[in-house]
Amino acid sequence: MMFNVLPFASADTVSTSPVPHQDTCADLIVEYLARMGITTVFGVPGGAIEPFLNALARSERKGGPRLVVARHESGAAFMADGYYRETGKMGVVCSTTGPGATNLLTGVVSAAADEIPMLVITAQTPLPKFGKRALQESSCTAVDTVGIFRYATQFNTLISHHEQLETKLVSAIMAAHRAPNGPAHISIPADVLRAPATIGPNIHNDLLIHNFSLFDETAIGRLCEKLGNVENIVVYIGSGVNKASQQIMEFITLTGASFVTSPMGKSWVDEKHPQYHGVFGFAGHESANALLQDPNVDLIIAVGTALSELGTNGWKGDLLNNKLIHIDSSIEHFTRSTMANLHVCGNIDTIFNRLLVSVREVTKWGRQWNTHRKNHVRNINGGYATLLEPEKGLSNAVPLKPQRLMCQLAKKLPEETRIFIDAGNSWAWATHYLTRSNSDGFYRIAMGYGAMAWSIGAAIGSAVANRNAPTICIVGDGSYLMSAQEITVAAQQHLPMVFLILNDAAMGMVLHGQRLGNQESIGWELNSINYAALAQAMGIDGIVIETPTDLDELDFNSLFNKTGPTLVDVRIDRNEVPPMGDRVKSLAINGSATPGS
Ligand SMILES: Cc1ncc(C[n+]2csc(CCOP(=O)(O)OP(=O)(O)O)c2C)c(N)n1
Repeated sequence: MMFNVLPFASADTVSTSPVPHQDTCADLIVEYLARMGITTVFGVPGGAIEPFLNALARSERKGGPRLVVARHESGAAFMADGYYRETGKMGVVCSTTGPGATNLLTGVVSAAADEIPMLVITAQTPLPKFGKRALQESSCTAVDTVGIFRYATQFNTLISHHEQLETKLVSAIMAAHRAPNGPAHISIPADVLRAPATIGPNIHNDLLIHNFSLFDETAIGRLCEKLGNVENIVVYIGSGVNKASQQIMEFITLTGASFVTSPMGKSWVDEKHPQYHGVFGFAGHESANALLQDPNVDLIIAVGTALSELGTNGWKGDLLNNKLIHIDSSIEHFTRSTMANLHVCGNIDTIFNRLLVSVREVTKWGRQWNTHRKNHVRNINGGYATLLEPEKGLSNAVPLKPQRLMCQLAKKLPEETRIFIDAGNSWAWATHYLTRSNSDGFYRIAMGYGAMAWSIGAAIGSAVANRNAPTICIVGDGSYLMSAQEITVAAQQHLPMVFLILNDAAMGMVLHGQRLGNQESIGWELNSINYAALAQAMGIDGIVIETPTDLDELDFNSLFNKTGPTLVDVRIDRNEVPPMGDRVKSLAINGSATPGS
């Protein structure tokens, strides 16, 4: 096996000039962030983190990284996650000691599950107070923050002396960018943050954001050989393909391969492409199942996927069998594809660049692969709802059918809209019915951990990073109630974004999960709330949508051109059954009622 070393990101995106002398350790951290081109740190203030916020105040005055204050630390972590999804730069979140740190936890675990690089900075009470039951103490002799973050992070440490700072900071940043990406946590006592920084004249910028991604030359050779011996290829695209989707699409075009995606992977493809057969996995499409079950398929190439439960329909053999070739940058992901006949590890775009060289060469000499997809009914323009369930996707019924809502959104939202989908039935409706052509990764969904209210913070973080991009958060009323206060951040930051609430006065996924699974009906009902009026009380524009005509008249372009957010309260029919039967069946085996749990 031969390994080559590849850079993770180009060093020319960062400055290489010497670091000027910094006053405190907190300033040094901010300087590192500035060098990486990170413009924003998300967080909530508190006594112990104050020295870091002071450094951010100094930085903002100089045009450097600034603080955006969330209303709850989990919202701040979701914002940092959304910031990364928009910019490709590590999200940064900070909190004070004790409750600030524990509030962060769900957002940090969500980032871990979705492999989002994140620097998590928590403060500690000053070192001399450790072990004395100081207010909010979270040192190793109290409710130990480092202990709490142990399983949520890929680097996790207390910085107990100012001379440790630089080494541990660099280690954290590098760990966050290691494949698979994820959060790294440094916990810093207030007196260390305030200590003078003992820094050398240079920051090794190259090390900071370079990752050493290996690729397996021998495995690529074997893959090329296999391609020579097969006729019918299916490509399964996961969320990890990222920008390599362009090379993958060229491969698909040249080989005539059919392709499917995971529910998160659909972000990277044109869902109206003639060779696309829909989503395989949670709330996916029958056409994708049929394709993978076709005995004529010789080879299934799964790319950029952790092969998690929702992306595999509960690890079904239709995908996970010995026709499988698994291509990924993370070796850990191969633990779920042990039955595959080949694993190819490495940087995905490099692997496809290599493959393309050989595929282009053989096609030049007349090699063609079969296009067995002709035998399959595929889903086409207009979205699956209009094709498969015209009565729902086009229904004029009141209350609005969620299927109609998703089909309308697919048509009405500008192509470049950043779409954030929350946990709950929104997942199912959007996966199945929100059919888009855009393949730039603008469809964003967090299915790793499935934390309710993720989309609210994540959409805000994305809009903070790029206020000119149209941004919408699509969230159920139950999830909205968990973090509704974060909308005031969007107002304070004058973000022209839309929060669209699927208002059914219910936690719909719980309601339908219980019904489909023959469980007791319990705990799903919510109050009937006018969310538009709630927004108005916060000084934010609110619109109620009750009928298909109201929906037709909604002008998203004008909402995205305002100087602040808009809340759109859509009253939907809670009795519509979301397309999540398979998930309920798999839960029945484990005896749980709520599919998102
Ligand atoms: C933090 C958290 N708590 C609980 C759950 C379990 N859960 C998944 S979906 C859901 C209900 C969501 O309701 P709502 O936001 O109203 O969306 P709907 O299903 O009605 O579209 C619950 C409780 C979860 N995923 N995350």
